[in-house]
Amino acid sequence: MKKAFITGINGQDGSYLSEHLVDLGYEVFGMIRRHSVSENQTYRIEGLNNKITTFYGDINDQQSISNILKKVQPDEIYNLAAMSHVKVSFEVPSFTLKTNGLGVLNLLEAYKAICPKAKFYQASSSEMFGNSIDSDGFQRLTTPMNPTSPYGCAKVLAYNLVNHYRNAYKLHASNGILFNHESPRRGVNFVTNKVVKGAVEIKKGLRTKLALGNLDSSRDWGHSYDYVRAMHLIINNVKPRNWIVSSGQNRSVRDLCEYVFKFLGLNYKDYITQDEKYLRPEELKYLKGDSSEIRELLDWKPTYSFEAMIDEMVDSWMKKI
Ligand code: F7E
Repeated sequence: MKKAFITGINGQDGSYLSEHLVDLGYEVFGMIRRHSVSENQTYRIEGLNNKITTFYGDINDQQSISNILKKVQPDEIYNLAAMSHVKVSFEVPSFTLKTNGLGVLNLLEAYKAICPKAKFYQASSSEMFGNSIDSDGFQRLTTPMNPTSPYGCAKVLAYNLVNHYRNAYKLHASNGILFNHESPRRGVNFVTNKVVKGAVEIKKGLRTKLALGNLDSSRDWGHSYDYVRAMHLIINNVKPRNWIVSSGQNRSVRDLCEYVFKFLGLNYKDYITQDEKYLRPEELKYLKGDSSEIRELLDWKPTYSFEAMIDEMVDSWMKKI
């Protein structure tokens, strides 16, 4: 039985990845950071209660990571722990750099010392590209990285550390550069779930307006269910390397609003307002990823269209509210 260790196991991706690995017959272990309010921290993995083992730990606490790795001796390590909100990273830049950058260094050091035969996956992000776009309108592995947020800067640091540890110490360490990926389990302060939840509340008469930030930015949105499958394919490729995971299509935040409100029989223009507090000091305007390599070489393809994903999210909020 293969053993997988997942940091950030209680997040959106951690929960889908755990389900996938349990289905594949893995023994799954995960690390959870203690919050002062313990309620709701593990709701995404509650269905897996008896099938996975979790430990308290923190990527900023070298000792905690080392202790867990010694106990588990994993075959695969998935680093999904991060301060994941780009806008919040402007408010806590130092914490973001520490967690998303130096935290990865802590994990790589423990991995090299304790279980160097394991394989390692790093959750890299399209936010690393910033506003660089190739002339054909896509971002790919060769696109220059010009991050536009503390979050993006930290992810570039971690990306380079993973490349460096792979080259210097011959570790099986890979980066998956994932473009935005969503689901009903997405946090409600990310734009897809914020719009879907807000529109459902409006439909049910619980509110009259929804305030957003930049409606013109475009994102390449896929489903987390599909993207965690890519993580598993990436870590199991014979040769460690970097990959792009994306849908290859993009839409603006305005398109997202139009689709969601229309689905509910409403016109978004009657309800959406703009509030400066949701704007970022520097905006990343456009993301569209070229994932042709992972499709061709690892036979990965998404099962969800943008529409099917949003429909699932609307359905989930219609039942919840
Ligand atoms: O914003 C715009 C906002 O916060 C998407 C993370 O998973 O993907 C995610 O980062 C777009 C941006 O995601 C609101 O300005 C407008 O242009 O859903 P988001 P993100 O910043 O793209 C990358 C790949 C990651 O790695 C990250 O971890 O929507 N937008 N109005 C808004 N965004 C939010 N959150 N709230 C608004 O009211």
